[in-house]
Amino acid sequence: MRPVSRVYIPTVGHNIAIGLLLLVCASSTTAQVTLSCSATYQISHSFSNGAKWDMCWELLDREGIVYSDVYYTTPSGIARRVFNSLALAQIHVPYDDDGARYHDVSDYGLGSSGHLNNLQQTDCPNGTRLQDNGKNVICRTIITGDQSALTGNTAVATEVLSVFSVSHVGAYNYIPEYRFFDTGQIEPVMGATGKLQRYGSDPAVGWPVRGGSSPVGISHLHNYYWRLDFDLGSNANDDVFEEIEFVADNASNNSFSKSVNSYSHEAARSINPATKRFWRVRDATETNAQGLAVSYDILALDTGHRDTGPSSEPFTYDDVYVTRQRDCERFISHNPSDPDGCASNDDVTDFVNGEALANQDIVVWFGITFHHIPRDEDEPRMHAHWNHFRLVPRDWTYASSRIANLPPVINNPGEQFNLPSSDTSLQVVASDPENQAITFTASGLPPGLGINSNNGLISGTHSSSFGSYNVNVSATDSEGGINAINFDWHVGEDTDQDGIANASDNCPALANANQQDSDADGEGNLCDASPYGGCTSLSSSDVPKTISSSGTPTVQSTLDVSENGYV
Ligand SMILES: [Ca+2]
Ligand SMILES: [Ca+2]
Ligand SMILES: [Ca+2]
Ligand SMILES: [Ca+2]
Ligand SMILES: [Cu+2]
Repeated sequence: MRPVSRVYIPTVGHNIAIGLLLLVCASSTTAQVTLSCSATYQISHSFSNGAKWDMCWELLDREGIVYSDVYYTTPSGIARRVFNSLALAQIHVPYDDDGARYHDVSDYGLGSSGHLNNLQQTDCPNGTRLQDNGKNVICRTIITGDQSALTGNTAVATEVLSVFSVSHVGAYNYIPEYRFFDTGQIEPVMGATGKLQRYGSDPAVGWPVRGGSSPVGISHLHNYYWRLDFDLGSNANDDVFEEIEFVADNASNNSFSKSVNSYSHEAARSINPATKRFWRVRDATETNAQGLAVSYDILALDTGHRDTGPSSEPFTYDDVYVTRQRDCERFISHNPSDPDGCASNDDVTDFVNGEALANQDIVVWFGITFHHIPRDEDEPRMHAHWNHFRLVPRDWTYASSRIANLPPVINNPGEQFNLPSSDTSLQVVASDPENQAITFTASGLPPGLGINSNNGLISGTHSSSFGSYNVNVSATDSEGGINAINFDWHVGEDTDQDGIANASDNCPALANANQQDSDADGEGNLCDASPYGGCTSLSSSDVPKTISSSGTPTVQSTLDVSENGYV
């Protein structure tokens, strides 16, 4: 059996470090992730928000599908390693009557040929099946996440890369799934379906069901465990495990203070709802643009059930374990013996043996318990029951990875008219949806005017005696979001403000921007007493007023209603 965790390859980290240095100089450059596996065993997906996940996968007899070399690239193009490997560490199923206590991953194996399903296309609707030696072992698909963001009034759903396999062990089908969100979030998920495994007759340890060979389906626990070999950033050996909780400041319980404990040595920890306890793994040196350590929160979600098993199952006594990485430490229980220092039947409490964690490659083990009480709905084949927990990036990016920055909004002041040599000022008003600072620039201003880049005030004394200028004003926010407006600015005497200076306006007192002059006599139609040359002005006899009462109507005269000299 190959060990689940491969040796960390320093050259990969070295390449990434170079990529990050380049990013400091050109932050829009997208870093390239180089995976250490062949194309057949690579999964890469780019999302519409610009984020990307890259990873390798492999099939192991016991763990089933293991995902390794897992990288998240932020929408702004910063690629960082998250995991060396992500694997199932046990499915432990003790029955309430003590008639069976299964350790499915270590003792039966989710990946062996007798247990791992060959997925049909109907098992993988809208997805792509990935093959190992001709067998369809993974369904890879894109689904819509349950998070959404509001951009203005538009809700934006997250996109999620889902990968799952199906393994049958006894009467059960297990569905280990991982959901990789475009936000960087990861949800390890486990579904269980198939058929009830064990029946009995004592309703105290189960529930009556209609289809079994005996009248009672026996209640049981599904204790699911994952092994998370976090390797954050370019250095696998500088990750720090922290426990964070919120402690009441006084007996009145009306204010709470954050308390952070970094673990210097291996530890076994439990949830504590009263203190809202959670854990995170952070990098010791790498930070986001604000200088905060890049990290992942480990959030327990399904905490309603708890297994406290017999003394032979001490691994059930805690929910989270942090240990030094060792290849032979693969399962939460029933580990095989290994010359590398693991004894037969070791469990995770043997691995938590006081070793220091500073500057070591650390591994986090996480468990969820679901108490399955059979229902009539579980017969003859049960609906899947699902459990999950969540790994959420904290300070991995500087801004939200989902909500795009919105550029400033500028009010367009409209057409402007000024006299030559006049002093003028015009306030351009802009606002930023995120209230970021705005910088103004302008081009095409009439000679003599300038814009204040900080407040958008255009001012100055016109030095041109006459002209029309198309002015462009742009406003840029602190993240580079930019918007622009255009308007015309006229300089010169223009009594009717139609944009044509009096000196060249063929109707200086009447606004006629089109300057129509049908008889070309220098007087615009609008102010010309005889706009069509030889014609005199219209009289009542020019207006059509007789239409015969029978036969074809005859047009007696016509009226140039469009003022262009034609009828
Ligand atoms: Ca690290
Ligand atoms: Ca240890
Ligand atoms: Ca690690
Ligand atoms: Ca005019
Ligand atoms: Cu069950």
